[in-house]
Amino acid sequence: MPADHPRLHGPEVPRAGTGIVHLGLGAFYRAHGAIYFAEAMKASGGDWGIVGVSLVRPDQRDLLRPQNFAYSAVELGPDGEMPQVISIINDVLVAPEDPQAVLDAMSAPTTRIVTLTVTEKGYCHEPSTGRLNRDHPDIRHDLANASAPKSTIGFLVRALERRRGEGTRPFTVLCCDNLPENGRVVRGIVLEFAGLVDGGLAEWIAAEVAFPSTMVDRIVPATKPEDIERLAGRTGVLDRSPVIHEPFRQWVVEDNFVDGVRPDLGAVGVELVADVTPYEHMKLRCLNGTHSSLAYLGYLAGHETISDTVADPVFAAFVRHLWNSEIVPVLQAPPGVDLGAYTNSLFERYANPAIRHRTWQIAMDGSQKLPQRILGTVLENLTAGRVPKGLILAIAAWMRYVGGRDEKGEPIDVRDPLATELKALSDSADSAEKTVEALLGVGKIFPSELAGHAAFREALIESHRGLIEKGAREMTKDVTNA
Ligand code: CS2
Repeated sequence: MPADHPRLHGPEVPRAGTGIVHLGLGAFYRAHGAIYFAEAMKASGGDWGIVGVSLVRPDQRDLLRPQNFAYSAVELGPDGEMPQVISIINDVLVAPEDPQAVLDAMSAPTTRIVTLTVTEKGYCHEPSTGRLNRDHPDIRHDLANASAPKSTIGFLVRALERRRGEGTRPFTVLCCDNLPENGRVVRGIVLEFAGLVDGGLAEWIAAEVAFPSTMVDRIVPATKPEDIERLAGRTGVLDRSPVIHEPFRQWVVEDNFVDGVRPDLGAVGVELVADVTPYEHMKLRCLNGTHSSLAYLGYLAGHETISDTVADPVFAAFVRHLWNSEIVPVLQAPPGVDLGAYTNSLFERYANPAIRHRTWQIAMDGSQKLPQRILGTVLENLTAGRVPKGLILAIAAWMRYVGGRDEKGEPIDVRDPLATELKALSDSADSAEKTVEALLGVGKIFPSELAGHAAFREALIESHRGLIEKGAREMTKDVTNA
């Protein structure tokens, strides 16, 4: 066993004071936002150290604490591995163990930004409408328990309530999740919850709190035990919780912060713009939309990772077809962006064989991802009089996937907040027609304009039947050969 790395423990790395509380301390944030903030402090100073909060499990805190919350971020590019040590995290709190400590950190006057990566399902909203799900057990709990929230929304509102009571300026809420117009959506959910607590509080939040929208991008596969071993072997030191990422990164942020207070993000390549919406749509539809499509179809076809999937010529042609014929034609390019060049660079990123991003990982939480990644594009094609067969095949593949059996009849470990409901609906149907009918009826996912669209429904049934009869790879081939 290699020795622990002194820099991962060492007091020699001077720590900045805390200016940011981050909810949902996963690998993505540690490989993206945290690195930008560390670089911004290096470039221009400021007390922008981070207190991370795990909302569910203590694992990250337990792994990071012995290394004084420092960790390696390992870039996997064409020139090999490039690790660097990131030491911007000052502490990690585990919300279920001590929710009061989390509220204390969020209420501290020195905390000026609360960043969020709690994944799509962490907002306790309805993906098809963007509204708060008032029946969510955590929301019900948080409405009744002011001092011990469980949900992200509960923590945000209760901490803002406390700041208002104490006469402290509010923090900026900076959402870094893959939701369209993520700041606006989170603002709406927070205001709805706050309105149920106290109308005056909701008004204060509406007037005083900033919720800038952001587009975040970097491919960060889950760290695997072999990554930890390889890094330890290479450096001779043991990091128990490194993060692995591709070289590419992008962050587009709406420049709207409470009192204009923020780190010098412009100095480190963050694009500060007035309207993030076109960037968000581009990224969610071109990247995440094809990621999910490749994930369901690739998984069913027996491919383990995205790079394996696009190494198969059938899927390489398919993903280019999705971009060129189904996604880009209904997309408005952000100012100065060439969508052809953008999608070519996405292909290169997917093909990077060093990034072992599992189709199974991306397939998680499909019920929360499909609307903003795929369904909007489908609807816009239908409105323009085209039936986008490739994306419809991807939706059919998701329907097959949530049924829980792969093409060899083996069980699929489906992870999704609606997994039980989706499986029950699938099990109750004994034909492609009935499966499609049952799953299209889930209004939390499919808006009625789509569910009731005859040509869409027909194409979906045909694709689903084809998946059962011919399999994912053959059906994928048919889309590009048509
Ligand atoms: C992926 C994203 O897991 C997923 O659903 O599509 O995490 C993707 O890798 C990132 O959004 C890239 O920026």
